Amino acid sequence: QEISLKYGAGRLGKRQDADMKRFRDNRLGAFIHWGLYAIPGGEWNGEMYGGAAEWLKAWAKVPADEWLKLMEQWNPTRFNPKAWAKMAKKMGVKYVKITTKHHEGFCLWPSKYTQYTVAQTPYKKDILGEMVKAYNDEGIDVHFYFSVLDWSHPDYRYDIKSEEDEIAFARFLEFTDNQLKELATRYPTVKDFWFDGTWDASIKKNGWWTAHVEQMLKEMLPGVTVNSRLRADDYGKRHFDSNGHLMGDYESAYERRLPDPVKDLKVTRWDWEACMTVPENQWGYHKDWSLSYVKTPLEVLERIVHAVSMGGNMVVNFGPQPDGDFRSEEKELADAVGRWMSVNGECIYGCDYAGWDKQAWGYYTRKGKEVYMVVFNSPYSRHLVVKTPKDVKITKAVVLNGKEVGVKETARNEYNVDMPAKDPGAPFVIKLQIEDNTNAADKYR
Ligand code: H79
Repeated sequence: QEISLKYGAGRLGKRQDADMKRFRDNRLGAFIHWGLYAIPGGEWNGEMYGGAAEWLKAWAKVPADEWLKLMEQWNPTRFNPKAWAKMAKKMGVKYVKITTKHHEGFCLWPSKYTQYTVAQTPYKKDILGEMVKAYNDEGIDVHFYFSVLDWSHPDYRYDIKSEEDEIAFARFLEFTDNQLKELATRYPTVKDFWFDGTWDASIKKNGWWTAHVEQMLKEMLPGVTVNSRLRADDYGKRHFDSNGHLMGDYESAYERRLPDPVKDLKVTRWDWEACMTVPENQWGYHKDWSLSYVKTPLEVLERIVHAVSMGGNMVVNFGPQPDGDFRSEEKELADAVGRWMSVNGECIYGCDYAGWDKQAWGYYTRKGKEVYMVVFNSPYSRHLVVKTPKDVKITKAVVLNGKEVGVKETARNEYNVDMPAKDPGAPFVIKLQIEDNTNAADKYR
């Protein structure tokens, strides 16, 4: 028996409209974390902080007014939006999620509702507008990251403990509504809003407001998608409502981690999107990447495939420098991912969970009748074991952009698929042709 909720899930199951399908089929995105925090890059008053660069204000206990003085130094002279869009295109990302405003409160667009915007910096121009145009011109969708938590605003409250808090926070929510309406009006091509900074008690006590924001954006921008992190229900339950139903259009809690590919198959029941950093936990630009492990391009690729194999999207983060250029490590990563995607993108875009038992050599993805084997670990036996579901037969196996490889049936619903004659020395993809008689009986019902 379910309890009745005014602000719970607006829908059961996945959205099946064209806009949601586009969100899902895009599969690979890039995150851009760019704000004032790029200027100190993890260093304050001569001290280097190992924590996330975009949280430096908190680590170094910098008062808001002092932090916001960084605006005087916001002048990215090497910023070239066309080059950014070309880099994203070459990498093979189909969408880019941009931090319009992170926790610090600095807005990349000239908001009418605060003085802490790009318009009040030496740069002056609408830098968000320049990005939106450049990405859209390359055919790349733009999604907006928006932090509800705002360290620059005097009316923000972490909790509501008095009437004064209630009045101030009501003003804050109205301010936030105004900023969101402003974004939706100024940049009508935006496809998605990804909310962050929604974990405080003040917001959990105002679940009605999160439902209102979702509805408001959907009325202003038909087809727009909204992440689950925005949402809290009548009882302050987040992401999933008190009846266990996903709120918003897709689950967004997999940050710097992924579901277990064997144990967590429940995620295949809803749409979801994961995001990841390249160092252990740096979203904004940090000067010193030697302070934590930095993932190799191969490790990034494996996470992309892992997400898609479970019916999710993956967003790889970039933290541009204060001068508007990308660090060399990020340029090299984008190139490496792009080289792989240009050969193997067929197993990512438009692909979904295949429903086959995972094997140690890697991951399956699927697009209709095509099943892709994405091989990350080559076995010494040079045979890739495949176990098919009941009534599914493999008829042919071909390396993507390569030659056919042998397939031998070894037992009922078990096959050995041969490795390519020459070891590719990198993750490779085998496309399987299958004969699926699972629903054969249905035809004669
Ligand atoms: O934008 C990136 C991060 O800055 C942001 N989300 C990604 C996309 C983010 N960082 N941390 N978090 C989100 C999670 C917040 C964790 C918290 Fe806490 C734990 C907030 C409250 C409890 C630790 C303690 C940090 C603040 C107080």
